Amino acid sequence: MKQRLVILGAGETGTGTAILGLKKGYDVFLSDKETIKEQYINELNEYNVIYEQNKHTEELILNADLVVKSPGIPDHVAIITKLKQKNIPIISEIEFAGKYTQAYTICITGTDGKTTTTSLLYDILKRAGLNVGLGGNIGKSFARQVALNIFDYYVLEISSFQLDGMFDFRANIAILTNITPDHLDRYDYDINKYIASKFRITQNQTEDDHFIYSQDSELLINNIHLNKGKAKKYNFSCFEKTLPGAFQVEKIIHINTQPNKKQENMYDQNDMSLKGRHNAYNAMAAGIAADVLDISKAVVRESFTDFQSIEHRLESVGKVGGVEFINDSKATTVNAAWFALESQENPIIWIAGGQDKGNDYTKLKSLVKDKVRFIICIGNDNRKIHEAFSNDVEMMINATSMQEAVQVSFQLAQKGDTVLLSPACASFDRFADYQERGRMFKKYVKNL
Ligand code: UMA
Repeated sequence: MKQRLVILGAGETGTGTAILGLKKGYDVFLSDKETIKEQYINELNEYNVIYEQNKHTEELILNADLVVKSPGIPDHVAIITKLKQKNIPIISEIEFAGKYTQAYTICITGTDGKTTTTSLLYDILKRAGLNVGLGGNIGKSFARQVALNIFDYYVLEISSFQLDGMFDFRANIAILTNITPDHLDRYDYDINKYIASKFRITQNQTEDDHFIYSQDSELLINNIHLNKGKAKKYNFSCFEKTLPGAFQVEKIIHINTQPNKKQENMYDQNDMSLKGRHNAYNAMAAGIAADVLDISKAVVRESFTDFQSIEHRLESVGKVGGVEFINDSKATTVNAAWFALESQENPIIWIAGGQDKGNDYTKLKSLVKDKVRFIICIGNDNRKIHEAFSNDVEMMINATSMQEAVQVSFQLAQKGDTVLLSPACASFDRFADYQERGRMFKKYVKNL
């Protein structure tokens, strides 16, 4: 008899899993508590997936042999509790798809930098001519690609929500970019639970695998004992000369994964399209992985020079009347906003705020004092930002919409200032996601 696969959530994850589940011969049922987006409804119909929306019907779910839960669904919701009581296995889509591919997997997690590192490494591998897919927490789901493509390599961005449902999956190369507090609302406000989730990236790694991590991330290094895998280790740093791995001294990145055998490879960050210290970290992480895969220095250099920064990550929207506008909507954490503020040279009008994830703003205070003239808040509840910075800036204003935020910033700005959208918060209180938030910012800047 066919195994019953129940999929919870019908977004990119659920739809991709349904397509793969059908291909692999499961009796598939998909359930979403809300209305399913039209693009996914169309696909589910095309593949004849049986589904329901606007409810989770217990009789149709609690008879599952296996459940794949979308990462956006928290563990505490009623249907998950009931599934757990019945000991029905609940896994993530990455775990599920991993069972059906022999491809070499390069998995990138960490609080910040994972999307840029993932995209940069994908760019390097493509330029090297490898047959490679890009997915996970960005773009198309892993399951969809395993169902519909045949790749030899995957570069996968993996979120902590996805890691939580991963048990047997093995990353051939695991990259842990850094750890700072994030998503604490999903981890009982316990940072140790979030850290433990991140280290799951190394579980099941063998001697043939590779683990690449930041030497400069305090929370990561203080918990390095949580790496229980047997992989070869490489680290990267902007402060210490650490090998095997990579380090940066005076803008020169040195990469060497086999210090005894090979000449080290050097890259000047002045020649690279990705600027700033945060990007040095991203380049070092991606560069180590490329070195491990024996990709030539020439290809890595070409990618480092030509790679275009991803949308919504310190993306220049252009200048209006001598005022520069930068879209960093992807900065949903305090740490990401720190890097954005730190990398600016001109006085800043900072557009920040949104849905708080248990943020602690202390770390930003001195940067804000030095660099920020005005703060324009765009959250529904901006109290924490006001409390943190009211003594550090000339003025703080609550904007009721992105349009207002952009217009007010422009009115307050002087020639030579930078208006920086880098919210340090999630977007969900006012926008569908960070992409919509960034698109609206760009739209209203273009209308000025
Ligand atoms: N839902 C239920 N029952 C519930 C609660 C929700 O059915 O009790 C439904 C919702 O109605 C919705 C679906 O579940 O239709 C939500 O699932 P989802 O948010 O996991 O949606 P996906 O489209 O599958 O998106 C997920 C990731 N989302 C999250 O982790 C919140 C996407 O990352 C990812 O790109 C996609 O899978 C493909 O892998 C987004 C994200 O914000 C970009 N990620 C976080 C981050 O980067 O900080 C982790």
